Amino acid sequence: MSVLEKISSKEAIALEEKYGAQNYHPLPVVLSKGEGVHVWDVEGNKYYDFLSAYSAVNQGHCHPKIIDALKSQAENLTLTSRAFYNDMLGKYEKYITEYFGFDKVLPMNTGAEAVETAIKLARKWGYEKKGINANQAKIVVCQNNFHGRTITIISASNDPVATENFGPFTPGIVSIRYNDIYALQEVLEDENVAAFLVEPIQGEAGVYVPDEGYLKQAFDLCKLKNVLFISDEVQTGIARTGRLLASCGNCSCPDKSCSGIPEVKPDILILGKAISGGVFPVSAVLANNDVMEVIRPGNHGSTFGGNPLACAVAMAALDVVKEEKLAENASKLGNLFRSEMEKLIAQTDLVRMVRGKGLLNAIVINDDEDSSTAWDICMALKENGLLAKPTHGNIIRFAPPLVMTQDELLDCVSIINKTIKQFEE
Ligand code: IF1
Repeated sequence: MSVLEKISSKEAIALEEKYGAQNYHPLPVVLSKGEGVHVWDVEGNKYYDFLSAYSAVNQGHCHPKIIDALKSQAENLTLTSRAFYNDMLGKYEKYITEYFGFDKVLPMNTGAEAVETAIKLARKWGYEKKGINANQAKIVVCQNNFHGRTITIISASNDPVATENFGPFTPGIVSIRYNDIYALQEVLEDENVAAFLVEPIQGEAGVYVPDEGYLKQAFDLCKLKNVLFISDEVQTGIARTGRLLASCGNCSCPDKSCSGIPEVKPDILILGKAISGGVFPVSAVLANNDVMEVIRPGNHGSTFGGNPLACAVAMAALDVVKEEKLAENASKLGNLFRSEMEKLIAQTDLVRMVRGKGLLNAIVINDDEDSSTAWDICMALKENGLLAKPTHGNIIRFAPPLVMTQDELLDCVSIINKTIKQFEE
């Protein structure tokens, strides 16, 4: 079979079942084209994408500016490794550090790699700058977090599906309740704590938005105890929550429209996913010199980290965020979406609540966690032309590309309303 040969959805699914590790349970739809807020399956059916590849396609599928950057760089130079310099990395490093207001960047590829990098950086800072005794450094994380799939990262997880039979786990990780400032205060009494790693909004857990002020209080506690504040914005960053970053209102960044929390500027910022508009695996760890200078030649790296193709794609993707005012659009449409969902909640017993920020939202279905209702609703949404998927049990995440127009969003709201009402009948 030639890879260019058209195959049916049924054939595509059969191939994956026969030849692929079954590490996912996808919705039974086989996509073959994406453009803006829409995707098409192999039979030509058109859908609104309400997942955005887990917030990696904030700029919309196959954004022409990003694709052009990919194509033109790909015809010149894709990869040199860091054994040599190239003419793209320095330009990208200047671009992204000024874009987010940090001194330095360590370029990686996936979100998990960036989280691992941040943990290594924090530990090394802990030993060399804070004076923690050798191999005693601790990283504080929050329960129900999601930071990726590597052994060290799942060592911080309390999700049995993500951790069962993958031990032994990495030591030196302490887990506390999310959104519980007293739990953080208590754990920071331990002078071996090097860093606090936190998602500004817990995406996978079900789009849990912490109380107003929690991040600022946590940040202040970390400063008081000489502990690094690490913000994992792999999913919440790049305008997804209605501002450039969910945690950092770093007022030195050029985005003067940013309504962020001016006082919370993470010591280490982790970015991924939409940093490339979903076109290429790109992630980044940003920090100021006092932290990043503990990394010296040979301490860390990766074959593809900071490759010229990634640099070109990421600069184009980040340009789009500003040029098309995606944060402002996400903020406006997010408020509209939640108000429309509140109207739906008033008319049905099937949906308990809606929560989120910007265009990172979720509805909680009024059924048991282990019921198939949320899944069944997503299957019905698919039949009605909208693709979404439950996160945990009875929670459906809704995260469309940030380029969506108000009319398209209202069209999606009517699809959701129609589908929920179909379940009521
Ligand atoms: C899967 C979840 C989302 C992330 C945060 C780091 C990473 C992720 C906050 C790692 C990745 C992805 C991974 C993907 C599903 C998806 C996901 F459901 F797993 F949790 F988005 F919510 N920090 N999230 O959300 O980045 O290595 O994947 O590039 O693994 O199933 P990655």
